[in-house]
Amino acid sequence: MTSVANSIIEKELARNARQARSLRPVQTPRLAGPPTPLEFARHVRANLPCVIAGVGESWPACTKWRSRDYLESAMQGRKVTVSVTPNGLADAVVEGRFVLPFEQKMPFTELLDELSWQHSHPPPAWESGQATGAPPVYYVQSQNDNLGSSGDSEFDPLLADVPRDISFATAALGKAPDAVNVWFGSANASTAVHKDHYENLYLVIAGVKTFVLIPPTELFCLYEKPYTTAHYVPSSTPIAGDTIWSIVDDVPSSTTPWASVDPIQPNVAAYPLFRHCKPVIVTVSAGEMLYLPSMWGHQVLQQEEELEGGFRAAIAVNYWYDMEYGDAFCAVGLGVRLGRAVAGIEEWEAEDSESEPDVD
Ligand SMILES: O=C(O)CCC(=O)C(=O)O
Repeated sequence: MTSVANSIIEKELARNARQARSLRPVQTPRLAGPPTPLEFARHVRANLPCVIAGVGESWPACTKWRSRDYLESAMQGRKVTVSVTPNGLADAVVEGRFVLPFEQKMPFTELLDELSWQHSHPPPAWESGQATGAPPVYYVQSQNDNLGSSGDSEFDPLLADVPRDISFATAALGKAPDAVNVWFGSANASTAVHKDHYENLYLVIAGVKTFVLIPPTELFCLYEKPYTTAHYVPSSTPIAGDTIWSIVDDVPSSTTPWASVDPIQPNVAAYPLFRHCKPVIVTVSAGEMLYLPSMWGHQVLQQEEELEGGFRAAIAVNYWYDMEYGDAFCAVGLGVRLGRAVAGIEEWEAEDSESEPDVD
């Protein structure tokens, strides 16, 4: 494309983003209590995030999970799958590759100890091939319906403490959630910016989560492109402070489309389109629920809190409802592809349905 065409497209994308911003309230709305299905449907229709108070008031999880005695007696020596990384960055672009965590099954009580310990030990600076000299970062972040009702989830003993769905969302959307996920983490772990094709209802049970939101009309600023998929691999298990961590490419090789820009520390010289991006920061405290609409980019930071029985954790549960695919989905895709054209990123063949859902 000529540079004239590029600058016209960039100007129009920036104008579209500004217009969308002007149509949204300056502050993310905070609702004093659960909305009716109709009120919630209006938020979904407008693709507008909001924070909702009071949803978890009657959930046993919101009181019981704040006690170590309760959690340990409910989980009765069970092991759970935990994402382990040397640096707290799972599913993120590190050293030019998209790096997935090492997955370890560990006793649930040990997880609680590790999360508590991490409080006074921030993640060390790390490069692949190096020992960190410190224990790694643990995060339960599997997003595979790990609190689902299939009956074979590792967290089954906690199922009765949360509802199977969010009633106003199920009524408004006319469907049950595709997945219910539980998250146990600490401030050392964060989630890199990405978007999902789900309406997300995310309830914080302990600690505080900070969502850095990128509106769909600003996703073109993130320079999404395919990265070689890799994994963190520790030199030994059990993992200790002198474990050497490497990043190893997956075999057979594959790529994962992912954002190139870190919205918190953007390298605007390298990624100049990011100057059109105005992330929306939303803080969600224990007891609050975020409605995170589909297709909004989000990066998530967390702060754990001291809980009963001497442990620290940030705990959350989220409900993923499949989005409706239609004109809005196509318009967002068009913006992202035009941004890639301006940035000189070539289009790629999708390797799986997640990377670029074509709904012809
Ligand atoms: O809590 C987190 O770390 C990430 C949450 C997230 O990405 C999601 O719910 O889609």
